[in-house]
Amino acid sequence: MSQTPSQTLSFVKYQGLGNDFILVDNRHAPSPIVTPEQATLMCDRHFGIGADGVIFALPGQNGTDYTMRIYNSDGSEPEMCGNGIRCMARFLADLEGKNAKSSYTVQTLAGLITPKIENNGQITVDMGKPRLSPAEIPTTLTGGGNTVIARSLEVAGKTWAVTCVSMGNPHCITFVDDVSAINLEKVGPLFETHVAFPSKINTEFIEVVNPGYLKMRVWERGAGITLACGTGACAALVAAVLNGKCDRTATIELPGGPLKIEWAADDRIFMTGPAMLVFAGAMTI
Ligand code: ZDP
Repeated sequence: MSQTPSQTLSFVKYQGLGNDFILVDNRHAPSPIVTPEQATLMCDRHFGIGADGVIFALPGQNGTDYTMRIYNSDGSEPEMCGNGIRCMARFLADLEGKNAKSSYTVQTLAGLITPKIENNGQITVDMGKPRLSPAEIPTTLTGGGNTVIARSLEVAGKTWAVTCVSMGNPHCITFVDDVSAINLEKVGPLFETHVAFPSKINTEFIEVVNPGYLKMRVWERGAGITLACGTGACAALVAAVLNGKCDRTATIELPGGPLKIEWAADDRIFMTGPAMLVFAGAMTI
């Protein structure tokens, strides 16, 4: 634990398809009010609250309504979080009560992201444009005209055909015949820490059921197996389109439920799915 004196922190927990986050009202301070070490303790499912990450709603920057920052359950800080931004939109609307807006502009380390709460309760997020160049992912894999599409990668004594996509955070996608047959606990960490990925990587395995329906399992950087990954689902759709395996709009079935993803004509990605309040409480940290 850190040397910070203990404090009582009010928190709320939200989940999107079983990807669960502790949301912290950080609107009064420009940087997160808990440390990465405290976040790791809060995320612990036995010694803490239990979550895949901690998300901070901070004051806006450059004219945006808010800024979002996130710590993974291991205390590392990713650039973006797809399920998390849906939870953050719901959290902001709950905090603002009758002043709530249906759409927010949110600054993230991956740029401007815009979630919109639909009338049916689902949340659609403009996730921005995918980035495909090896330098932006980042990866040392090359070939294929400044993209990494179906390149060979040796992991766990096997050669995998991987496609890499950044949604602000890095993703490595592999198409398989049967996602349930993948030993995620074993291969996930080997992909995550592979030397080809200098910032580590989120790893998705995808089974194409039909061109409008994909099944996905994920090993997240800094969090391990999770029930869903929003940025991962967006990256998976892009990878499937680039490999000629799916339409530009598809449903992605994750262990926690389905997300609808669309790669629009203007190159932006739109993700639609749920986000719900689980409980509120206070913790001494
Ligand atoms: O990039 C990373 O380190 C991820 N673990 C961040 C979290 C991604 C997330 N699961 C999502 O939905 O995009 C929250």
